Amino acid sequence: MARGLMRNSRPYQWRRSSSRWTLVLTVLLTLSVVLLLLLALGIFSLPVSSDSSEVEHPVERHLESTSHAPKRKVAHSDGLGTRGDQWTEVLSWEPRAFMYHNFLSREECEYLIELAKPHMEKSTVVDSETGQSKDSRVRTSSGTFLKRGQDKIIRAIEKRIADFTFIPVEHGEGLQILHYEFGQKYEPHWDYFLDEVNTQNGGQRIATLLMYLSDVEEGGETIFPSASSVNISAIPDYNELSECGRKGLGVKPRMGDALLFWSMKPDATLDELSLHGGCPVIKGNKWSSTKWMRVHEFKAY
Ligand SMILES: O=C(O)CCC(=O)C(=O)O
Repeated sequence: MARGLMRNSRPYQWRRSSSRWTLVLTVLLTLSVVLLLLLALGIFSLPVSSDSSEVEHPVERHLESTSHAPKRKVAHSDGLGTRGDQWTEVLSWEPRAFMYHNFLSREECEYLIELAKPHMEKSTVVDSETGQSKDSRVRTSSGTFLKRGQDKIIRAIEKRIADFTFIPVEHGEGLQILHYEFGQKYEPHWDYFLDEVNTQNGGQRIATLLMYLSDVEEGGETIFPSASSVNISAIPDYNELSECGRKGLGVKPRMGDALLFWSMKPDATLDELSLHGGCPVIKGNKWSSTKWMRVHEFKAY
């Protein structure tokens, strides 16, 4: 009898422990299904990174607001200060010109100005026959070049430029900082070269990013005199433009904004419509920074 009891108690214990396991597995399975359902419905999301410096990329934010591009997060290159809301505005397709609002923070603008101030010299232009720099009444501003990758903040700005333009950092010349005082200007010109000397390193200039480091009370607009089919009602701030700024597509400088325009068309020919200039400053001061980008890698010495 005792033997019989012994014989029956084992299957009973086994059955009890196996039903406990079944219960645990069922609970786990149910929790997994609920979790998957919450993830699928977007009610719950798993953290992708613990790095709090990861923020939505402004270009992608713009794309997301205008299309159904999938939401993706990319690493944010750190700069200085806090930038306002960023958005991109199409200014013209002929030439291709776009305004990126709040590309730089106020702190970054001030940083660039302070860095450049002790080194400002009278600006020059390139002689299209010899390729040499020369003094000219066409360009009356003062300026200086910073070294590419000069410090952490410059590197962050240059990385941001590469992200926005899709042109690698290595294709960019060093940033140029420009200062225009009352009456100073840059007559309309092209940024591409017509000589063979200046294209030896990096090839032709493909695009320019002009960053405004200050507001200008009056005048100082960047002007595209040959822009085709300019619709004045579509020009932002048209009523605030000077007489010079109204002679084509005029862009009013605003601290932190960046104007991108292309000197070459998508078929790799030079775009004559990219003719542009800086109108005379009538009131206040104009500080800006230019990044010229090449077709190939530009060796920075
Ligand atoms: O200052 C401007 O608005 C124009 C500057 C410019 O044309 C240049 O840097 O190539």
